[in-house]
Amino acid sequence: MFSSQDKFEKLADDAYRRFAPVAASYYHPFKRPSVTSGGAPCMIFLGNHSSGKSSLINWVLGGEPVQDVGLAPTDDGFTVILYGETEADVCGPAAVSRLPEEFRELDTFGDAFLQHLKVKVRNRGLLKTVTLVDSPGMIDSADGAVSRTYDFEGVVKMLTNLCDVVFFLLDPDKPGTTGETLSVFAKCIAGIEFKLRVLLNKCDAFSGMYDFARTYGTTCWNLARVLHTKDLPKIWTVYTGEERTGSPLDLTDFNRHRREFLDVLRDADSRRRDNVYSQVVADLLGLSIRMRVVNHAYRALFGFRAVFAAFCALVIAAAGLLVWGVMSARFGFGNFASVTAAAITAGLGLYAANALSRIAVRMKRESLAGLVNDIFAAEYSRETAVGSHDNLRQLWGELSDKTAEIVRTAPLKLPLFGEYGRRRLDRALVRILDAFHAKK
Ligand SMILES: Nc1nc2c(ncn2[C@@H]2O[C@H](COP(=O)(O)OP(=O)(O)OP(=O)(O)O)[C@@H](O)[C@H]2O)c(=O)[nH]1
Ligand SMILES: [Mg+2]
Repeated sequence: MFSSQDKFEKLADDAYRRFAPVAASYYHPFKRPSVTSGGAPCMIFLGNHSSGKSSLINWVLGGEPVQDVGLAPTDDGFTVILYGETEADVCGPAAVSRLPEEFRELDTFGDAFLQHLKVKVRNRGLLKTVTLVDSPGMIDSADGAVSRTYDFEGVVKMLTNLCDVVFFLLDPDKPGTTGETLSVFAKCIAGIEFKLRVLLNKCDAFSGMYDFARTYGTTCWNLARVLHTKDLPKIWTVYTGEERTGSPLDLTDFNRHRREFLDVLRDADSRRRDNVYSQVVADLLGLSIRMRVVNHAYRALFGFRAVFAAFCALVIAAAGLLVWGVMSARFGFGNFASVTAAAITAGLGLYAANALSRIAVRMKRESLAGLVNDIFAAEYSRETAVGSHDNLRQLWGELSDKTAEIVRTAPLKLPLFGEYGRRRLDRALVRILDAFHAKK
């Protein structure tokens, strides 16, 4: 049967396709360019090398280990582990074709990245409800100039956008101190903190309470420097494998955190629903806000150009008439000579008006770019008058700089067509949100 969740995802996917050209013309790249209707939720494991990402994945999947584990850096690429009755491993460019459609954009990272992509199809119960992504551990190379052969941060950014939960693993030896980890935290995790789950792994390895307290403190210290949230995220203290007894530390609370971690994995469906919802809102409502502000600025600009053109036409006509009148009446030139002189005057006037108009429009665009916040406030005065509408303001906060840049420099387009497109987009968004709330 066609569930409301499927309907919501199908409508969202249709809207992504329909409005992609409009989004491109307003320089608003979608964070999630498509939604695979009815697709499986997806969770990614990031973290330091040897923090236990692959071991944790093997543990939650059960049975034969799917991923290699080891003390030295083991994984040098990304592995997507998904459900299929016939088990298979696919590497390189062919791997992308095995992924759900929303992952196809990974193609854009080129061959160097695709050589580091692997898809493992496994017949395991858990994978029916969630797809897991293992990642290469983050390392500081001895030579700081040596980097990966592909855009690692770009790939992580795209995957964290697509995945519904991002597990970030830290281990007691290196609690978030490698440069690459800090850089990924700062650049890629910003804006998606809501799906971040920080796991302090290998908690069975602490030699005592002091050891644990010191590591926990260092972890918080490092996280605070890179996460731009008011509150520290919850840190789950976990370990891999069977429940241990006889450890120098009482593991009761760690066992509780492990159960909560497993609950997050089992509750993957609702994580996906919330994630797709927030991305659809950010993408489509964000586009609508940008269109409304840009169209408003363009309307003002076209009005200004019309008034300027009318003024110039009047001045040119008056100058032409004056030259014709003076030449024929005052100096007694013949009609042909007077008309020619008037035409030359008008031509020169047109040339000057054109040059002046370019300067005036540039200055007007500059001043409108400085007013985008006022335009937003005017356009959304009704919405923001009722309730706090933090969501609108937060979205605008992310969009305002780029929007000002578009008003200042982008090629002009007719605001009339833009407004027509925005109304279609708003109607599509209402239908999508109705389908989402019908599910609840
Ligand atoms: N004591 C303890 N050791 C663990 C735990 N989880 C993993 N390990 C060990 O940590 C080492 C690294 O584990 P991996 O799973 O390969 O770590 P990884 O994060 O996948 O490493 P890379 O793929 O290199 O980034 C292995 O020797 C594991 O046996 C744990 O919960 N407790
Ligand atoms: Mg690994």
